[in-house]
Amino acid sequence: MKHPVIILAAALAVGSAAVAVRASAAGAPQRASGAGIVHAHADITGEGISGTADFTESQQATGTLVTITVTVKGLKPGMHGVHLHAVGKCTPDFAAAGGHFDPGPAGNPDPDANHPYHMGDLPQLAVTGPTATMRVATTRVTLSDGPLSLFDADGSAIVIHGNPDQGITGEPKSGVSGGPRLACGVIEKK
Ligand SMILES: [Cu+2]
Repeated sequence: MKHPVIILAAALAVGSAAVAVRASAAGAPQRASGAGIVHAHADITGEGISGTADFTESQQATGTLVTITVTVKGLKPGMHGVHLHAVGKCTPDFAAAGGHFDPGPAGNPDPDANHPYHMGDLPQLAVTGPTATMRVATTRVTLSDGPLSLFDADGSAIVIHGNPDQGITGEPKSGVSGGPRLACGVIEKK
């Protein structure tokens, strides 16, 4: 089954996470330990694009679920690939965010050649007006410490792409996962 069934694109309550204090200091984000972290935030920016991503971790029975709310302004209408990328950097350009988050002994962060099997792959963002929002949940990553933590040694970022995510595997640089990177945000603890 190729469909990423463990990602639940469902409406889930995130509570008041989005209004808590946001760490947007210009310095390097805190990294290397996600011990006890249950909330995270990213300020998403690109040319003419701004937005936020808020992350909340919760326990679901024996599993760990991360709910992600993404709100972005300034994107052209259509579908846009959205992923969690392997490195918590968006400068000097969005290539600094590396490939798609895919830790593990068999991880392969190549955005297209190992798509849509990365741990950081998410449902895409549907843009129909000036502001687009989506709320998704994934068991493929955690905020707290562990083998799937977004707060690994080099952090993680969220990237919005210019094209639809075709949800298929392609040749490296073929762009099947969404092509050009339009906006990026470093994921920070909060
Ligand atoms: Cu991506």
